[in-house]
Amino acid sequence: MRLDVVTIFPEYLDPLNVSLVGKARAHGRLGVHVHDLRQWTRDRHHTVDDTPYGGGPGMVMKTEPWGEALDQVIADGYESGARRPALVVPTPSGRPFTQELAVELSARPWLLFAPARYEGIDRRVTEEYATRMPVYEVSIGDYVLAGGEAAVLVVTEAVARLLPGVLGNAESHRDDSFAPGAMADLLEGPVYTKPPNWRGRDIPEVLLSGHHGRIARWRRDQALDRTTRNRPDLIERADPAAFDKKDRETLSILGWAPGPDGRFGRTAPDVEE
Ligand code: JAH
Repeated sequence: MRLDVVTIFPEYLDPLNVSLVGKARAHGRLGVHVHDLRQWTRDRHHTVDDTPYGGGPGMVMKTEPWGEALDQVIADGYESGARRPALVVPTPSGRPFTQELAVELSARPWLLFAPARYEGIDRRVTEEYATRMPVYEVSIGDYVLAGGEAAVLVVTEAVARLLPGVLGNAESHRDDSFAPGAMADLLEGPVYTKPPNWRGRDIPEVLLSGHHGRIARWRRDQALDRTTRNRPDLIERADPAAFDKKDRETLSILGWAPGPDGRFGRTAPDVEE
């Protein structure tokens, strides 16, 4: 996979040289190219922004530097053999970045990131490139950053760990919260390792029992408990067929019951902590 990032803060992307993403690069699975948008300005002050048409606060990133930067980065990528680019633009107005979207992006051979600053990029830029390639406007959460660079790091890490051979243990993918597979609809419960007692705290006895059935049931109950507390929306929209008889017992104890449509909702007010 080839990754290009065009930014006014190239040093913000230095983490792409280390850790997981760095490992993928070292193994030759990933080529990362970070570019300074100001290279493509023509004025003495390297201007990348201007005042918004229609008025309002803040500044908007100008069409011309982005257009010249993206044209050249795309041409250079094709020149070096890359094919089928997709443009990824982090914005609070984008579609939610989910594990499903990470999987989709991980199947693409070439991602070109355009993180904005200020109030964003002039709309005509994404319109123009959408005529030539898929454009993903993505939001990594409902908050406003100072710019899209941190979101680029988030998206690249989520995508890079899905590339074949990047994660040491291919098995670790499956059971993660939000990874596709068995636990896709529930959060993970707590995990423990040695020592068996730490500062007077034991690990849950069932995990030492060797009863694999009881351990699986306990983990499922912990997952249900965590999900009802932290992500009640996941329970509410879950297909009720996903809950077996024991799940329903546990949900009932946690104060959840099926409504007229079969979907689960809270029956008792939530208790803090
Ligand atoms: C802020 C350009 N979903 C998180 C997110 C992504 C991008 C931005 N903010 C939040 C952002 C300013 C300018 C992008």
